[in-house]
Amino acid sequence: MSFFSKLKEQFSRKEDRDKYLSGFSKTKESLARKLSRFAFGFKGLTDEFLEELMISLLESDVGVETADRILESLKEKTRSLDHPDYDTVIDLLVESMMELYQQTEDPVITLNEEGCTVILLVGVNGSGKTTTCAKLAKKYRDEGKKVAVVAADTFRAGAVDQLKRWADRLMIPCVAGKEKRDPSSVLVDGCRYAKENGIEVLLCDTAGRLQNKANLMSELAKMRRVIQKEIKGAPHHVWLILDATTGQNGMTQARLFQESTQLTGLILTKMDGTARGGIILAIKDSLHLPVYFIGLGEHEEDLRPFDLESYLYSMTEGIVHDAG
Ligand SMILES: Nc1nc2c(ncn2[C@@H]2O[C@H](COP(=O)(O)OP(=O)(O)OP(=O)(O)O)[C@@H](O)[C@H]2O)c(=O)[nH]1
Ligand SMILES: [Mg+2]
Repeated sequence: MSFFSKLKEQFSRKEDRDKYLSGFSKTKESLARKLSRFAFGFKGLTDEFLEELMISLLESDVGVETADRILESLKEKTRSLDHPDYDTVIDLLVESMMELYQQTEDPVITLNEEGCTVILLVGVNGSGKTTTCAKLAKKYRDEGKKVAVVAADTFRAGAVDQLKRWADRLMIPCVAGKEKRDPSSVLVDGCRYAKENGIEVLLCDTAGRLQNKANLMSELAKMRRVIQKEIKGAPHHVWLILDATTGQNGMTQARLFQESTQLTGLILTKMDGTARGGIILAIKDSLHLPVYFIGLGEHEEDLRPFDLESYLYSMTEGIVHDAG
């Protein structure tokens, strides 16, 4: 069974496959449309084929350096083959993409055994931080953990109410500060509340930041400092919430946040929209940041653990005509 067929088989058993596929429609169209015309009368890795492959990877937001690496790996894999056919080449292409993602292992998410696990959610405006905060709260609550959220976005009017509404609906406590209050002091309140009430997972929603480096650095650094003082080892996780539809700009955001604070992982939101997905490969390749979850909608249940097989299948579906 080919590599691609195995992916397809695994994918066919996933319950979210329709949502995954709809989110990748743009990518698929590009990759499939451009490449499948080479299927008949395939002449191997010609310059024309490689150029189209490069263009379609770029159109999927894979980024130049990562696309280059995928192409190099593909060339290497086909070097010893005598006239590989189209399906074989596509199979090796998908394999190359998988190996690229797997070049560094994704650490599993560990919770603080000795007390509360503090998770800080950061990202640019509108990326989905508050919604994801609610989704994560639901996930951990459903797993039987004692969960609370902290509304540390005191910057945007209405932000606190937005998180409070989610918390009410999920029936979990929300620690909130008044508008314009120092977000770090709200975080301190949140940590203290967690300690006093035996909270196991404390999810901290922060204000959307423009990509303004100086501000970002100082405020995030302060947040870290104050949390550290309250709970040992905190923040245990700092996750960047990235809107998957923003394309290559996501790469710039990830780099900037990585420089400003020690990110431990990523959550890609809006993968149900017109995401092109390649950004995941680009970020993993250059920053070695694991993608832990993906957002597939606006509701609290629309969060899924990132699944490499489904992701790769959704990105490449349709390139091979008969992968069965
Ligand atoms: N389709 C879709 N929409 C999403 C997803 N996640 C968030 N949204 C929507 O994106 C918009 C912004 O989400 P928020 O959670 O408010 O984003 P934020 O990062 O907290 O925004 P700021 O606090 O203003 O920086 C809202 O309309 C959400 O419903 C997702 O996975 N899929
Ligand atoms: Mg918000």
